[in-house]
Order: sequence, then C-alpha cells, then structure tokens
Amino acid sequence: MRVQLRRIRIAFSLIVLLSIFEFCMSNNDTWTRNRDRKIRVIKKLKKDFRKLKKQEGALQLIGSENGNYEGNVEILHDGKWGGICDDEWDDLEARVVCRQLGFNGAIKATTYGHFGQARRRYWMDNVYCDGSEDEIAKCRFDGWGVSDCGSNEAAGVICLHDEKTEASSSPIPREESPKARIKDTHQQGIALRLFGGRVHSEGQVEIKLGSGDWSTVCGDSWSIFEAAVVCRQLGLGYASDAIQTNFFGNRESMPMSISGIQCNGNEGNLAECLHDKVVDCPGTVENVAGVICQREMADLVFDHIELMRTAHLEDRQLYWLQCAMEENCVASQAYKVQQESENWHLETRRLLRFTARILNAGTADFRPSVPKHLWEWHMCHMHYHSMEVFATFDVIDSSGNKVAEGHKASFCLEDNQCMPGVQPRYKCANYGDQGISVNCSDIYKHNIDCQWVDISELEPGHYTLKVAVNPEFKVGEMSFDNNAAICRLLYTETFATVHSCIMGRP
Ligand SMILES: *[C@@H]1O[C@H](CO)[C@@H](O)[C@H](O)[C@H]1NC(C)=O
Ligand SMILES: *[C@@H]1O[C@H](CO)[C@@H](O)[C@H](O)[C@H]1NC(C)=O
Ligand SMILES: [Ca+2]
Repeated sequence: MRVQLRRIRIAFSLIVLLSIFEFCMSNNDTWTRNRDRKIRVIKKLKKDFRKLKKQEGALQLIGSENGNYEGNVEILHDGKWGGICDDEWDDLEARVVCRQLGFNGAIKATTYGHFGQARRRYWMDNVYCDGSEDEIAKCRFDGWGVSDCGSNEAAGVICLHDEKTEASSSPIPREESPKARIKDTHQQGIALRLFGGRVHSEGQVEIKLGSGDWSTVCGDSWSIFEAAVVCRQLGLGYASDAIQTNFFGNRESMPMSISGIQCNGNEGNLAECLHDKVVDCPGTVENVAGVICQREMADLVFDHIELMRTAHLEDRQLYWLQCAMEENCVASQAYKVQQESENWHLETRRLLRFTARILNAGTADFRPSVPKHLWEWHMCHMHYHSMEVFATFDVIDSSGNKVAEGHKASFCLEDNQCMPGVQPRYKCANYGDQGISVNCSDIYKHNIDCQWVDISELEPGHYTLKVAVNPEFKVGEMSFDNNAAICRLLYTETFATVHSCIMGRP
C-alpha cells in the first residue's frame, strides 16, 4: 500500500515537472525563476526513487574489504538501517540472508563482529530461521529493536560467490597470518605491566619484548583466556574481563608490537602463548588489549554424573509445549507443524530430558552478566531471565555437525541446594537477586519445562551430547575446563542413554 502511494506521488511529481518544463519553453522571461523550482522538483524526484529502492526488510552487507558477498548484515526497518545480533546466528540464518541478496548459498555465518563492531542499533536478535524463508524478516526473532547485545556481537555472513568472476575485481582474501610461540621469537623473555586502571589489578596490557621498549598489545582476538594468563603471571588472581578497546585511556605515543596472541588459558607465562609472526592489527590506537583481574572468583562445575543418571526420553504433545514454544525450546519443525496443521496441538515431539546441576566451587558468588534492570520477564514461566545464554544443549554427529537444534536455554539463577553450613541467598521469586553462592548448586530438574533437547527429527544412532554452562565466557571463572559435560548418546527408536561423560570446555 505504501509503495503504491509512493508511486502515485512520483507520477504526480513527473507531471508537475513536465508542465514546468513546457511553461519554461513557452515563456523565456520566467525561465530563471522557474529553474530553481525545477531543480528542487528533480531533487525530490531522485529522493523518492532512492526511497523506493530502500524498502522495508532490505539487506546490506558492510565492513568487508573483499567484496559485496560478505560482511556484517544490516537490515532496513522503519526507514533506518540496523544490525543483527549474533545470538542464535548460524548456517540456517546465513543461508536465508545470502539467498535474499541473490547469492546461491552461504559459506559461513560469522559472529562476534567478524567484520567490525555494529555501527548502529540492533534491529534483530535471537533470529531463528528454518532455512526455507525467502527473507530474514520472515524468520522468528525477538521483535524489532529488542536486543540485549553489545556492539561486538554483530552477525555477518560470507555468501557463496563465483571466485572466477570475482577474482579480477577483488583482492585475494586475507589469510590467517602464521603463528609462533612468543618465547621462540623473543628468547630473552618478556615483561608485563598494566596501565590506566582505577585500581592496580586492572588496566591496559603493556608488554616489553626482550630488550625492546614497552608497547601495547593488539585487541583483536584478545579473550578471557589470554587475560587469565596475564592475571596469573602478574600474581593478580583470575581474569574477570578481557577488554579489547582503549577503555583505560589513550597511549597514542606507545607503539604496538604484538598481535594475535592465543593462549590455552592455563599457561603460567604469556611467553608460552602463540602470536602472529608478523604484526597485523587494524586500527591500532583504540584496538588494544586490557584486563580486569580479581583474587576471588566463581567457578561453576557442571555435574555430569547427575546428567547420566537422569537422561531419558519423553514424547509430549505440542499442546503441553506452548510455553516452551514461546521460549524457543523446541526445534523449528514444531513451528511449521503449528502453522500447517489444524490439529497441531495433538502432534507429539520427542524430548531428551535430563537434570542440569551446577555447583559454584569457587571463592566468589556467580552473578549474572546483565544488570537487574535489563532482566527479561518471561510471562510463560513467570520469572526473570538474567542471563540470556546461561547453558547450551547440543547433539553432535560423528562428523562434528550439530544435528538436533540445541537451544540456548535461559535460566533463573538461584541457590537450590547448599553444602552444610552455607545459607542460600539467591532466589528467583519476587524479583529476587539472582546468582549462585559459593558451595551452593543451582538445579534444573529433568521434569521442568525446557530442560531438554528436542530430538524429534533425529535419526536413531550414536551421537555426542554436549551440555555447557556460561558457554560464551561472559562471566569470569577460575576455570572453564569444568563447564561442559561431553557425553556419548545412544539413541534407538525406543530409548536413549547418556554415558561416558567427560568434563571439558564449552
Ligand atoms: C530567451 O532568453 C535568452 C537569454 O535570457 C535570449 O538569449 C534568447 O534570445 C531568448 N529567446 C527568446 C525566444 O525570446
Ligand atoms: C566451600 O567448600 C570448600 C570445600 O568443601 C571449603 O574448603 C570452603 O571453605 C567452603 N567455602 C565457603 C565459603 O563455604
Ligand atoms: Ca568453571
């Protein structure tokens, strides 16, 4: 309707323009007076045409230097461009974006602002496509402008493109630069210090390589694992945050000497970690590494014994899963069934249920990463979600592909069971404070809503079940090596067992 109105307006503008033109031809005296008007009309006409091209739901890819087949995704809504947050962003969504843009398919979905930080607002978050949609705006998402994401969570795509036709116009894609161990490159050793923090246990990381001068460290790929090594080496405890900007002030005079540092997280000295053989750090002044260290730290431990003991199948009618559907706890096939079948509520889904028991074995309380005023109220389950992605449940096949849609479960963090002598303090009810106290466990029993993986579309066979808490490392911990249970899953037509679990990193 709006498009039609615009067309009428444009046609009208054309008529006005033509009559002005005729008028000018017939009356030479008023020519100059009318010329200004004519210019104005043409300007407006051009603007209208531009508007026509910028239609609701249009997409653009930005931030790539290689070509228009890749970039962070921006969508036009309400006449304004906005980004898409990377929560739930994977191959299905990338496929829809690339198809909408006229490409034959997607090579990859990118996350964490692969093509740079989000420039504007986020229009979309938690996008779930089933892959058949012709426009990304037709997929399910939280609502226009509803998002709890930071600017480093921009979603992007790399679309399938014809290398041969592109080759002449675009440079060769930047290769990952080769890495070497820092101590092999700088055999005289390294020194570290922090600059610009409010307290001595935080700041921008400064490094002295061998006999060189003090210099800054590139912020690209700087994560909680590298920060953990810095905190440990400086005797400041554990990393609660890894900073990738000049948050601690500008040191424009200081050169940058090292990039691409990559640690396992358990090293005692940063020299044990890898780095780029050739420094490669775009936008060096603001793109610098920093850390916030803390002596007391939480440490979540996922109880894999309880997982094995409680895992079982349940077939449940969609009628009983309506709340779960609102919270995206079932596979996207269920939403299709709901749309297509009149008696959808009688259709059943097969759920792999299990108990998730998470102990805080650290020395500080585990607190949600999102401040209380941003917590989301979930009508269905009548509680607030304080951490959007607290746990992930994934079923993986022997080639490493995720086969059952693992949903990212939201939780309400509280002390359900504490060791003798420890008083529970966190409670979800009544907008209570959320968290997990030291030596207390938060327990999500197998019989509660959403505590499952929807495996209705899974073929019987052998799989890996991976359950992980704090999977995006948004809250600092002493160790992340105990946050996941990686188990074997045997699924037959009639039963499922989860066994041989090992602890691992998310
Ligand atoms: C129209 O005006 C221009 C300059 O203003 C003049 O050179 C030209 O001779 C005029 N033509 C007629 C048909 O009056
Ligand atoms: C937690 O438990 C450990 C081991 O049982 C104990 O050493 C520690 O003091 C306890 N901490 C608190 C705060 O209760
Ligand atoms: Ca942990």
